[in-house]
Amino acid sequence: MPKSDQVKLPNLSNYWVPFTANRQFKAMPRLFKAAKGNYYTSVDNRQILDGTAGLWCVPAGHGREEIASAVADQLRTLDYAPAFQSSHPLAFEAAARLADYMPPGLDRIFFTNSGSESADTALKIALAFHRVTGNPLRNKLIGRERGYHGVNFGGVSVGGIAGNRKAFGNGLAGVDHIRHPLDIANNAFTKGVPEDGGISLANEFEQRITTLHDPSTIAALIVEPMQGSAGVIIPPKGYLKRLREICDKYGILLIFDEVITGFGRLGTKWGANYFDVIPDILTCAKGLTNGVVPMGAVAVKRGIYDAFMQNSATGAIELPHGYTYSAIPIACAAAITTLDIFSEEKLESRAAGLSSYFEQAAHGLKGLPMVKDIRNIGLVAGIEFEVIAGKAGAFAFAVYLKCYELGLHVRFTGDIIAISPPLTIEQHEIDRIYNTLADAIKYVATRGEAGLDANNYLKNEQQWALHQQASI
Ligand code: PXG
Repeated sequence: MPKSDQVKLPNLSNYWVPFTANRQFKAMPRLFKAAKGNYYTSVDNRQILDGTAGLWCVPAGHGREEIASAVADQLRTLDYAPAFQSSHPLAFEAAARLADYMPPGLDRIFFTNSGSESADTALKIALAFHRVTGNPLRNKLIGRERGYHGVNFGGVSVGGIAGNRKAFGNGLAGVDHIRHPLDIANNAFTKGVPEDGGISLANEFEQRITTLHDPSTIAALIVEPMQGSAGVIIPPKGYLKRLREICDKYGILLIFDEVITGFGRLGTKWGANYFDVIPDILTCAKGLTNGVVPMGAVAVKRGIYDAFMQNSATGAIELPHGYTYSAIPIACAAAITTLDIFSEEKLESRAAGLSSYFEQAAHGLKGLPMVKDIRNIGLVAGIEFEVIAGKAGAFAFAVYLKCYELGLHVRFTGDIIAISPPLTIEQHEIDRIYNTLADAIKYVATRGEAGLDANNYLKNEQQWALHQQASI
């Protein structure tokens, strides 16, 4: 193990690390300096298995040469072209390629730079669509409890995670939420999609909008086919289909936020394919460029695009919305190359082929101390722990830290650990993920209070941080 003065850390003071407990992180920084395939290299040269595909965004594995050279070539050829009132050929090619990859009918593409921007763009398109088609009073948006649609005001407003909302005022007006579909009491340790409860839960949507709002005032319902960030919540059978029927019945647009479920994560191209439900609008990001250049996209049904074209005044900007970096050339190059990789390596089928092995391995954790539920679909698993009174989240955080010590990167959210490896993962690496997790869970659980104290982990990292602080 390197001595504390052999690992040189950057000055940690200036960077405000997103969605992170900064004081705690800077006292035990976890820094990666390289990545290849399914592994990171940490600053002290340890190989850390990537159990999360970055932040769900590296489906094709790290360090893909094809993407690196496509981006580098593009950067040298056309670094930037104005995104408004002019463009460049690759933007159109990227849109055509992505349209081909989309579920049927979703073939008009708006580019953004992130999942958050995609969510807000989709909500704006939904509102503007009703306005342009003569229904300006259809202007309410419905999200779900525990939904995550990024961090911009629209996404936070329709999102359903209290911690992400409470600090930021009132958000958008005219927003309501329906229940999330997690039902641990009835469905704990279900393998794959839960059988029961889907239809009655979806019917609550109809109940809520008819009782509280009048459906003719609702512009759109936005849902993640599988709720990722809030802890891997898999909808029961029939649930999404029923939501689709209710939306159709009342003329409400259905938006699928596929930022996590897109690009093979469930073993199909999209969650829409997995659940056989086609939304009106679909948002994506992350895997679109294999995580290497920020890019998101919103795909809409052709009829939505056409409505804007047909109903706007001649010469008018049909949708006054867009970003300086919409379809920036390097992002288009990265997206096209990523789509090439998907089609050559059939990563969705690869994920589907591995999913039952992955499921067995995940459910092998059943019976370990504190494990309250295990949920899985495609190459995603969520392991939920019992909550320790007064210490919500402490157990999962300690498990995460222990896994990191043992050379595995996992995600934690509240009392849930999420696993979502690159789709290039091998069976022996799946074994390693779950063996390491089992070791970490047992380690933390058998140490009582000390096991929950973050200061008892990553002693090397703590040493480097102390050393670094003393030297600046
Ligand atoms: N929608 C969904 C469904 C997401 O999962 C976003 C929008 C926002 O994307 P951007 O690119 O703006 O971050 C997301 C992002 C996690 C985790 O570990 C999940 C996300 C981001 C970071 C971590 O659960 N999801």
